[in-house]
Amino acid sequence: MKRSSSSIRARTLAIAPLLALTTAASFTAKPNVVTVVATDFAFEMPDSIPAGPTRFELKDHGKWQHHMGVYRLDSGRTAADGLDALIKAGKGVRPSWMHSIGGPNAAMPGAAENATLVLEPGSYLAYCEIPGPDPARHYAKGMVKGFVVTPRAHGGDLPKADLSIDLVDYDFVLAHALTRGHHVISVTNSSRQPHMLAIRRFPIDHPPGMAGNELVAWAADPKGTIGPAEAAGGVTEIAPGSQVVFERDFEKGLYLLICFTADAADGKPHFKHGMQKEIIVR
Ligand SMILES: [Cu+2]
Repeated sequence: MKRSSSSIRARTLAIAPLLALTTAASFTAKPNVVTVVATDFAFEMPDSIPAGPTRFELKDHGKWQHHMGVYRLDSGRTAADGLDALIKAGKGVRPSWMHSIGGPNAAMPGAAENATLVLEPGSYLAYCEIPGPDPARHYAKGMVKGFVVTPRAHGGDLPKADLSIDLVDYDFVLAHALTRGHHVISVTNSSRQPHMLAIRRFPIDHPPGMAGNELVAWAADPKGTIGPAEAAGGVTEIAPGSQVVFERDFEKGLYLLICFTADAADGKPHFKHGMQKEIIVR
């Protein structure tokens, strides 16, 4: 990951003087933007995306919360193989040929969330594993999409973050407190197994210590409801060593940070190992 992002940067630097001569005004270090429209229950997005720094902009046009998990598949594996494996594994550990690269975590209906990361060439599978309302996961209803990342790299850099969050076994380590307002947040997986950062916003006067249990109970049996809290983005599952940046506005509230990934050793979801955290934003 590091090697190829630096080679992308080297290439960008090499062509920068030429671009400066001809298109000085239009040259920026912004990543390629890919708009993904989530509906009930499908993704509308390009079949092919150039490699390099990419911002996925997930717009929820459905009636339910949606997110966008992304796997890079080893060569020879198809999107259909990926869907098969997801259905077989259920909540358990996925095969080692599926590499979690992250994407925007859950958006509310009518809202949008984002994630910026460096895409390597290869075959990919986007999926939504939010449950319900019945409670089958959305990928089982067709909310999966295969796409290809082509070798011609797009330039640009990951956005500069004002807050970093480390995913470790089994905690979310914030460099400093999350405050009200707009933030660009860099999420890095510093552990030896995949993790995610799912964020939900509860009212600020919500009884402390309850949010995790309420969200987990809902996920097991949504009873046709959209959930006990507002979806507030984050990053879907990422592999060890990966970095993904997302940005959003944080209003006041009680925020739950939680990881649903199945543990590499015992298969239990990480929130059962304590990977859940409440944060108050005033
Ligand atoms: Cu985890």
